[in-house]
Amino acid sequence: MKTLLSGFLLFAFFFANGQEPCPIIPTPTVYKVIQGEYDLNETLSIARNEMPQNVYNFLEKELESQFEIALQAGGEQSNLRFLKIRNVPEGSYSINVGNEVVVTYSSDESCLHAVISLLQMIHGEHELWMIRKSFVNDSPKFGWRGLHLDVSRHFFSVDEVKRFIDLMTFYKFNTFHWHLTDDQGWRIEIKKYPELTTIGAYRDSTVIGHYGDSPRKYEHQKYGGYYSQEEVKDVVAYAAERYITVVPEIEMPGHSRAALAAYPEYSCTGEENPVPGLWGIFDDIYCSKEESINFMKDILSEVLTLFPSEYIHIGGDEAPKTRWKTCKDCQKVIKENGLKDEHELQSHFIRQIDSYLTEKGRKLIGWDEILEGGLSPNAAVMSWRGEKGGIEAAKQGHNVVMSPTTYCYFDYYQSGHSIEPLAIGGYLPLEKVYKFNPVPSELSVEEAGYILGGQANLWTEYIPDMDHLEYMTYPRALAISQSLWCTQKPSYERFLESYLAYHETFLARNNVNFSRSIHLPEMVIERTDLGINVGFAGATKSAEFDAEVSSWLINEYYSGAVGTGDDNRIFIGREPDGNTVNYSFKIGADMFEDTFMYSLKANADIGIPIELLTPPHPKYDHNGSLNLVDGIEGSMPWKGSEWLGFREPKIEMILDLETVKEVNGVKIGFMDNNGSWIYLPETVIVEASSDKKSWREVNGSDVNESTDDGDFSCSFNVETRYLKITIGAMELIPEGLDGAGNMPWTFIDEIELIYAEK
Ligand code: TNX
Repeated sequence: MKTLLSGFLLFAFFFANGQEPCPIIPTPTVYKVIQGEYDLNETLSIARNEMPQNVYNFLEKELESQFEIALQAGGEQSNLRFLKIRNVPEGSYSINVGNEVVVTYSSDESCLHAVISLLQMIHGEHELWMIRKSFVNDSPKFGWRGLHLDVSRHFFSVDEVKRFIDLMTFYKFNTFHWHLTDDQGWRIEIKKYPELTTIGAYRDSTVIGHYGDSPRKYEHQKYGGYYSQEEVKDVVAYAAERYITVVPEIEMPGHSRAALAAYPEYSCTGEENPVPGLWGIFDDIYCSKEESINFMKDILSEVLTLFPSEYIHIGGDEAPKTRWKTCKDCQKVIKENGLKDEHELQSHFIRQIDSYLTEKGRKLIGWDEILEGGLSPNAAVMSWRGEKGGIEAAKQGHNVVMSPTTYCYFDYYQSGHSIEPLAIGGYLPLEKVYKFNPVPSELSVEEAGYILGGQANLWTEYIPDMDHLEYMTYPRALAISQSLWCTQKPSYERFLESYLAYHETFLARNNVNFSRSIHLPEMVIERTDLGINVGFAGATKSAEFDAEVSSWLINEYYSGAVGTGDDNRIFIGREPDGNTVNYSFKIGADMFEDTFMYSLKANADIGIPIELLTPPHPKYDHNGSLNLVDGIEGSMPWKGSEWLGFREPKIEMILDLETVKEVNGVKIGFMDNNGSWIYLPETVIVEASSDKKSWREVNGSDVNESTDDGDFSCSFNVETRYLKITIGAMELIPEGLDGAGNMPWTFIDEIELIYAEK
């Protein structure tokens, strides 16, 4: 038995096109290099001219702390010269690095943007810092470049919030969406209602592990905190110095258990309930009676004095109508106002808040549920459940901020590796974030004008502290900054070059606990004619692999280069019917001390063509239909990439066996994870055909009768080329179960055909 290890360079594409990577992220509109470097000395003379004091302070502090370079006031012959110019597009700046550095800018804000770019252009090492001679011209594409932070589920101190804002500044975000209230804690002092914080800011326990775990476990410890109004003002001013607008979110009518723990009289039942230590959606929400609306207006009147932002976020998401349906006050409002149902009642609620905010000269923004039952006249929509809500709102002529879960939920996993810390679920690797485009293709040019921009959200159910928050945010925030800033976004590969060449160093220098997940070797599987190709990708500079192949026939070791290029891929062919071969690979990556094990099982259907007549949900569509026959079984805990997720009552697909064969059954893996609204299907029908036209059913079973741990299997005996599988899910999750009233998810992996042993 031989074991061979070999090292090699993965980064074949690094600098492959001959162009140097651009050091600035988000990538500027123009970046042109000229021959040579501009050397920076320990002191740099600067002609400030009209440069704003706060921007100067920022530059001075960063030069000192990152590079130990001091600024010295100089005349017009200075090394570094700032010039404010008129008659150029709003928001633009340019940097000319030749024998001196000349920065021109059009506004105070763009002066800061120029400074940030300049700082990113510095490379080299201590006392040998330099800037590539070059020309930069730049301006942002979207006006809303946001990051959101939920401080309710877990609390972050003022200093931590400022640090979050500092890091946002480096990537030219301009909107900080501060999610200040939710079920699990009220975080902002409201003078008229002191108990919002004395009671509402604290919970007695917090669920440990995943929400979907059964049984659930709790840590019984008081947890909480809040910001005084003085602290809020301090944060708002701190952000303003960096041209970042803070948009507060005060959730209504749902996600309001913390407030109702303090003031139960504003609920429908008046019942006293504690601040919950569990995540999810709760039935108790604000009542729609006048007293509750006035309570909200009182709160907002104080909020408005603290936040000068044009937009005020009022939540509006995930508000079950259970209580409203049986509440006499709510029913009275419905009747008196001639409303059709509880959805219109929610609209009525939001409309009153909308006119209140409009009166005060502000604008309302809410999650896309505010569309249900009719959008209030001045409201803007933040589209999170995909792009649909945003598209609808833009078509109705309302402003929109795009934040679909598919690309923007940074509480999802960034790799499928076991080293990832527990997350809510989902799979959002860097490359997928990079695909985000705030403007859906369905919109006309005019409608696209309503898209203000986009943002990534950091919901913190599973993010308990700052280190973890940075891990989830970086580097994904860099990827989204590209989608929000760049007029013409470069390819992902070009972005990755810039990131690897400059920004990991930058993040490390600033002690950011950024995720190294893109350096983890990742198994890349592609379909081929007679099986699959397996390669290992990952932005790792060098790696080794060692593959063990074992079956009843062979038992030997392979070794080779890691990579996804033609030479570095391993072909795994289909086995004879009834036969299975296990492959395992051991991969080392230089960023990690560990080696990582990967395995897959090859059989007669590995990589066979499958036509998905029902497309998977874009959130859970990793590798498309190949995912179902790639030899890797979906596992738990679930990190999103091994399973295909559907949210349709009927899921249909056709398997092509490529020749007519005798098949004796089929096995399908389903996930059963009700806490995440993932349910086993109700029916599975298998049909056979030799021409894909006429089908005959070969089973007809109720799935619950033949599943074992979520796996469904059935036996039959057919000679066939095609098999059609039709999976029937529940239409809606019934009362009493997790996610009641919503459409369930169906998660599938893997599909295996059963053959008689020959
Ligand atoms: C949905 S996004 C929520 C939040 C959760 C988040 C977790 C939205 C408007 N509501 O309450 O924290 O999912 O991903």
